[in-house]
Amino acid sequence: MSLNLLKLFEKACFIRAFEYEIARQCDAGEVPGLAHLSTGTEIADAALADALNPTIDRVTGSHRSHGLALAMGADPIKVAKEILGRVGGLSDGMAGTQHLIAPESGFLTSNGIVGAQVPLAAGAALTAKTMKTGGVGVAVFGDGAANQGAVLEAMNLAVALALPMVFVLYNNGVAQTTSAAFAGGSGSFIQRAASFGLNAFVADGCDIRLCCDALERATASARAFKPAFIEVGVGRDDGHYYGEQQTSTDAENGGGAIRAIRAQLLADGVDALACEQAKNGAENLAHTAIAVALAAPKVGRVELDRWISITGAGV
Ligand SMILES: Cc1ncc(C[n+]2csc(CCOP(=O)(O)OP(=O)(O)O)c2C)c(N)n1
Ligand SMILES: [Mg+2]
Repeated sequence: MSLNLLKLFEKACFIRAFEYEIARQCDAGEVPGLAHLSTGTEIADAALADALNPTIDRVTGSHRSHGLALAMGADPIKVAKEILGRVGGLSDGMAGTQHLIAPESGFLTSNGIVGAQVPLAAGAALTAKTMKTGGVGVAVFGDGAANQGAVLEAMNLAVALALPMVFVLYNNGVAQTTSAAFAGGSGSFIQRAASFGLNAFVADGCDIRLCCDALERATASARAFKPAFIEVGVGRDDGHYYGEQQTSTDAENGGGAIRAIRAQLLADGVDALACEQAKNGAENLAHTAIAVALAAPKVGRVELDRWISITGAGV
């Protein structure tokens, strides 16, 4: 497997810059509701997207999925418009930060109900198998979601039906304020997955090479109808949602994933200037996307009524 580490670094920087610009817009009162930032999962998001083929693979994500949608290639202006409640967003600005939908980029949906995205990915995997597309269904979920009944049922179903599916656990060690160690009865997610019959892998979300390698092996297993599970250790750099007083995660780890990939690039002989240029370019793109989105009109009664007439909702 040949990796373009500089491109992955650029993508990770783009996600981080996008999220911090969203944070700025939260402060300015431009984001309706809470924003759960992807700061800490940038490397995992970029590595996962690298292992997938957006034309045939389908990913679902959690309430914390801005980074994953962007990594898969969702239009950043449309993502920003959706988060900012602007006309022209992925769902015309009416679904918001926790319900991003970009199937044309392989990003089936994110979901605000903890764990609910996982059986949806099993459905995508069943479709891929039935239609013989060669694709995989991938569910990304947190350590809190890992204890939800629907997630455990999906694991069993994936093995029973030999689905081309990958369960990707982003373990940041905490669900809102409940530690993974407290909530996980067995103590080991890997052992639990293996006992379901899943092909189980582990990866460090700060080590881009190991992360890409493990994700590649997990998706290859799923493509061969041996459903897989991978636990990726990630950070939660800015609290459960932006603006929350951060009490339950290691703030010293902030930006650790980005620092680690930069150090890897320098060790590979890429010069610091090239890294700086990649980072600056990514930041400019992120800032421009959000500025364009901000200029769009806010969703109002007219758009809502139009959707009600199309969907029949509220009738
Ligand atoms: C079914 C359900 N229960 C509770 C919540 C409230 N809630 C939102 S996010 C969250 C924590 C999820 O933790 P985890 O799965 O570890 O994801 P993380 O936030 O750490 O990325 C909770 C309890 C919810 N949205 N849905
Ligand atoms: Mg968590």
